[in-house]
Amino acid sequence: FLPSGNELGLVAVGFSGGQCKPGVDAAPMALIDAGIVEQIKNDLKYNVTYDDKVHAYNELMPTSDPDYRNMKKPLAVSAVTRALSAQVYEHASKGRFVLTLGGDHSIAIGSISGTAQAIRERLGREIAVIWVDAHADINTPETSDSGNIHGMPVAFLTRLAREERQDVFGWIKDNQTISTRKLVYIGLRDVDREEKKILKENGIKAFSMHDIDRHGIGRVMDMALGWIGSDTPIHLSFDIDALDPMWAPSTGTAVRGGLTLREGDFIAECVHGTGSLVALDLVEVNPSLEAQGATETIRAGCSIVRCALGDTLL
Ligand code: HAR
Ligand code: MN
Ligand code: MN
Ligand code: MN
Repeated sequence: FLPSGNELGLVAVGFSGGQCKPGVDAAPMALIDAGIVEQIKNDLKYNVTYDDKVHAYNELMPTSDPDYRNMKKPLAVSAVTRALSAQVYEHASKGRFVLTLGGDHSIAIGSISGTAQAIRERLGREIAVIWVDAHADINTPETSDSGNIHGMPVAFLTRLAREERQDVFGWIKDNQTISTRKLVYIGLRDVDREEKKILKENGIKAFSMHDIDRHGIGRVMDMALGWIGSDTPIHLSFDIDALDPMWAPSTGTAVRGGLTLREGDFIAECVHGTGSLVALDLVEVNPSLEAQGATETIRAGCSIVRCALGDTLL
C-alpha cells in the first residue's frame, strides 16, 4: 500500500483558529521560504503535487462564531477541517503520500479524517496514528479548560467527543474516524488531569518523556511500532512542541523537558523505516513567537519532514 512512485501531495494550511495566538498561520510560508519544497523535490526525489497556495480558507470564515459547548471558534475550525479533509482525501485516494503543513493542531481533524477515509476505501484498512506532542490533545469540549480546539482533535477523531450539528464536526463520518487501539503518543509531558483519565480508561498507548528517559528513544520506537504492528498504514502527526524549547522555541505552548532535535528526527526516521507511512502533519510552528528562535524552529520543522520522507545520514 506504499504510496507508489514517490508521489507526494502537499497541502499548506495557514490556519490559527484552533487556539488564541496569531502567527501559527504564517508557518507554511516560512517552511516553504526555508526551502522545504525544493528539498523534497530535489534531494528526496519526490514528484510534488502542490497548488502553490497557502490556504487561509477566508471564504469559509463565519461572520459570527460564538462559543458552543465550551469550544472557541467552532464554526471556523469545523469548516476549515472539513475542507482540508477533502483536500487530503483527494491526494491520498490517488495514492499520494500527503504532507500537511499547519497551522495549529486542530487541522489534524481534517488531515487525519481525510487519510483515514482514503485508506479505508483504497485498501480496506484502518490507519494507525502516531501523535508526537508534549500534549495529548484529547480533551472533549467538556473536559477542556481552555476551550481551544487544538487541544481536542484526537477526541473528535476517535469519537470520544461527538456532535450532531453538521457545522460543528457533525460532518465527520464513521469511515473518517480512527481507533483508540491504533493510536500511539510519543513525547507527552503536559497532559491535563481529565486527559490522563481518558488515556487510562481507553487503554491508549502513550510514551511520555519519562518513558524516553527510562528506555531511550530507540526502545520506545521499537515498542511504539510493535504496538501498531507491521503492514499497518501510518499517519504521523508531529507537533513541533514535542521538541524541547531549546530546539523549537517558536511555538504557542512550549513545555520544557522535551525531545532533542535528534530524538525528533529519529522518531521520523523510524516511522519512515517501516515503509508504512502514508501521511505526515507538521504543526504548531509559530514564527512570530520567540522570534529570535524562529529560524531554528523552522529548520527543526524542515528536518523532521525530511527525515520522515526518507532522508538518510549515510
Ligand atoms: N491541554 C491544553 C488544552 O486543552 C493545552 C493544549 C495545548 N495544545 C497544543 N497542542 N499546543 O498540542 O488547552
Ligand atoms: Mn498538539
Ligand atoms: Mn502540543
Ligand atoms: Mn484541567
